[in-house]
Amino acid sequence: MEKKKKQTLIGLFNKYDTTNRGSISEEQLFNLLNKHGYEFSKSTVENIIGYHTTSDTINLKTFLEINDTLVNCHYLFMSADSKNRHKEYVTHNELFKAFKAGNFDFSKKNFKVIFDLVDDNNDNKCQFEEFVYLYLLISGVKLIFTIEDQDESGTLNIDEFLNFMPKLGIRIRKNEARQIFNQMDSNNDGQFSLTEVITLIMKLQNMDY
Ligand SMILES: [Ca+2]
Ligand SMILES: [Ca+2]
Ligand SMILES: [Ca+2]
Repeated sequence: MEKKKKQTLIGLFNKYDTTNRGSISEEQLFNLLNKHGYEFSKSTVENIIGYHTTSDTINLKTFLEINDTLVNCHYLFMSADSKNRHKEYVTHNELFKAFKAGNFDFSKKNFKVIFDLVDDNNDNKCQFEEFVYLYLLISGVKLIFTIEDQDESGTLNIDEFLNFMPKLGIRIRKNEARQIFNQMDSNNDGQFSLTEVITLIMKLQNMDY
């Protein structure tokens, strides 16, 4: 990050750190982001914090990481937005193409499941805030996926999958997990790809697991 940009961010953080404790609250971060170009709901801000720290306050290091994430989201969002609508929205097709370009080989049908879940306000467009939700979800899953892929094959076999599910906070019986594994292994190779796993998680969220 440029030195000048970093100085500006530090200045901003200090301004909101009214108690000078070296950390800001969720409320303060919410105010800060919404004063500086974002229109995030409280639950989105909560999601963003939860992705970066287990603490309920945000120190400077976390704040800078949050900024990096948002810059990255913004960049990806703008790249997907082929019609340059800026932060307004991207369409289903634009997002589908962007995922393809990023080597996510979702089928059209599975991608629709994901898109519908992300499209919180049901307008059939993906707004920036909805995009941030999707980004955090996929990044979080990818992180755990990489850790649980113990043989580094780039996929999860059934044993790796059984370890993986509880790490996401999804508690299901072993035989149930086996059943899901067999059903969802769409190309029947006995391995779960990241794309298959993300589709599964989206489907489970839809069912309120
Ligand atoms: Ca929407
Ligand atoms: Ca593996
Ligand atoms: Ca497979």
